[in-house]
Amino acid sequence: MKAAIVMGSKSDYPIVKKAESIFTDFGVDFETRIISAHRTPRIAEKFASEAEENGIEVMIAAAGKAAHLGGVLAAYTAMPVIGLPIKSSTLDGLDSLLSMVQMPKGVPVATVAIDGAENAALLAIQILSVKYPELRKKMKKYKVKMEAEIVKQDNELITSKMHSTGAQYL
Ligand code: RP5
Repeated sequence: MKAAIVMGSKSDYPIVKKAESIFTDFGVDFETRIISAHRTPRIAEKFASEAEENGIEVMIAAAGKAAHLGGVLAAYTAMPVIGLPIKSSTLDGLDSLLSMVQMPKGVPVATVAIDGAENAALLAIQILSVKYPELRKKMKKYKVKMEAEIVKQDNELITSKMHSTGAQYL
């Protein structure tokens, strides 16, 4: 199984790294590229057109500002494209979000939250898990672990509140 993460600029990498780390945790092979819809459009077209024959099964497009990368990649491939809007400008990422999410019908880009790199990777894994049952199992484990972590935090909070109030009436 293989995923691709394409980012519009090296400046997107601090966020993109978080998606890489999720793929690594789940044992998903991935490649990360810097390809811009505006600055290297011919490479974007080639990459998306050849992605399937290169073994890629899902791709994440991370971009900021007038973020057309997801839409352009999705125009050249039939595989699912996940849009990761990057908060890279004075508009706090709203520009990126709207540029990605407001796709015309026929060319969907499954857009996650601004800077939501972890969810972009998790969604990619969920898409891959339709074909790879081992990923579905890992996703179930991930959810169980996440639940246990929140319950632990809740219990710690309850305990600390009891101590801070003195708990004299308990
Ligand atoms: C977008 O413009 C990139 O994805 C990046 O988020 C933003 C700014 O790019 P740089 O000017 O930092 O290269 O295309």
